[in-house]
Amino acid sequence: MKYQSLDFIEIDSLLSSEQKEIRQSVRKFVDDEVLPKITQAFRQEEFPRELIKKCAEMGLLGANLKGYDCAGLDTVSYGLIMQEIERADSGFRSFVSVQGALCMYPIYAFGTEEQKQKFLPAMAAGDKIGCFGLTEPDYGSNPGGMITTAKETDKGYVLNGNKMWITNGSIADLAIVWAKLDGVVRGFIVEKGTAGFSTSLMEGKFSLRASITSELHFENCLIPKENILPNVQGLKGPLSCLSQARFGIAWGALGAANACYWSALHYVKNRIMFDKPLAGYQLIQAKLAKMVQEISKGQLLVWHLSQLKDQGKLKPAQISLAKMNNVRMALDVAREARDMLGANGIIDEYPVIRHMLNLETVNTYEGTEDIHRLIIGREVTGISAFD
Ligand code: TGC
Ligand code: FAD
Repeated sequence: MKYQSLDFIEIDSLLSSEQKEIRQSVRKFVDDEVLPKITQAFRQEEFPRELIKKCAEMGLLGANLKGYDCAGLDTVSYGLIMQEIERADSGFRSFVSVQGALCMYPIYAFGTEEQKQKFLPAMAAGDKIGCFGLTEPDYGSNPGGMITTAKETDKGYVLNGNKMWITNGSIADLAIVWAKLDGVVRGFIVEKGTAGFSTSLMEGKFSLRASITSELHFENCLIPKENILPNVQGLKGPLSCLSQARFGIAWGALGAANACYWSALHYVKNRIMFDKPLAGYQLIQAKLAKMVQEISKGQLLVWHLSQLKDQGKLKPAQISLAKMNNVRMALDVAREARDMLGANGIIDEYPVIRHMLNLETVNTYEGTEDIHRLIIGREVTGISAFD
């Protein structure tokens, strides 16, 4: 049966016809081109690079940025793109998020006009791929402690240090790297092939296997002076990018949850146990009702916050709430769906186990669930638990 996203509370009535058309075209792309490839990609721990060009042609890279050959879409349209893409796979959505929210956005928001002209059209076209280097081996939830440094010299900036867990790292043409210059966090554009810059692939993940994850190494890596992002200083640089990406994840997680709900719903309608479909048992219906309840609340949350974002009123702690809620919700839906499919819940003939495993990463990256709890706690109490 043709996939449809849950619309129990008629959330579609809040969407414009243009937004629905965008959703439909990405849904078709996912059905026709992403889903047929994703199971193998996940099995083989490979990112399906051949899909990059099609993503670019459809305007999915940096879709909410204006100018520089980007699509300039409103926030709900952007969110619907993330939702449809993550219906296929969180790792595939990661690629799109990192490219747009974590790499194109900092150049767009903090770069010079020359940097924007040089990189953004090429990145929107999928000709240049980016990665975002914030996390270090010893600094994950607390990036402010980072020990990667930049030193200014006559010839440019010299970078030293290591970044870990970097999505797209080994396939990237450029890395947005956050390092301390005179003790202050600054952003730098490091291009592939720069002497002293190398990457190594991180293998053996049991989650997000269709996404490339790498370490970045900088050893006396000299980059030109014009490769610093001049218009931001301090941790608010990378955290502003995280705000963009976390918001996309809050929408994206709805796609993974929808895929699991859809799969479980159809499975229990067709699976006969004790002489009637599983769907006829109260315990199974209670599980479906819980999924419908939680997905519907998640849909309302991101739709409302999208209105605030378009009005320029959205606060970081509100984004934390949406990321935390929707990813936890999707993980719970995936685990419940996995159970409802019985043994079939652990085999990749169905998408559920892949989503469930992926969502473990999504719950950790871009701020763990507990870090978002603490951000919300700080907002409501005025007291920081981080200090
Ligand atoms: P804190 O005092 O909170 O903030 C420092 C400065 O930044 C400002 N700020 C923000 N600005 C914009 N957006 C946000 N979300 C912001 N949050 C804070 C803040 O106003 C302040 O500005 P100023 O002008 O006063 O200097 O800093 P803190 O050191 O107390 O940080 C606290 C904490 C824990 C919240 C922060 O470090 C944090 O969010 N940690 C989590 C780390 C994290 O999320 N890492 C993600 C790495 S990237 C990734 O996972 C990519 S996955 C990609 C994929 O595959 O999709
Ligand atoms: P830690 O910070 O060591 O946390 C471990 C546990 O301790 C967590 O449960 C956490 O909630 C808890 N904890 C931490 N601090 C506190 C506290 N103060 N109070 C209570 N509990 C606390 N990073 C990038 O920069 N770029 C990327 O592209 C990127 N891609 C990623 C892709 C994948 C597949 C993964 C898994 C990670 C990626 N990351 C990336 C890194 C990710 O952002 C970090 O893993 C995440 O921020 C958590 O850091 P950590 O793993 O060091 O965990």
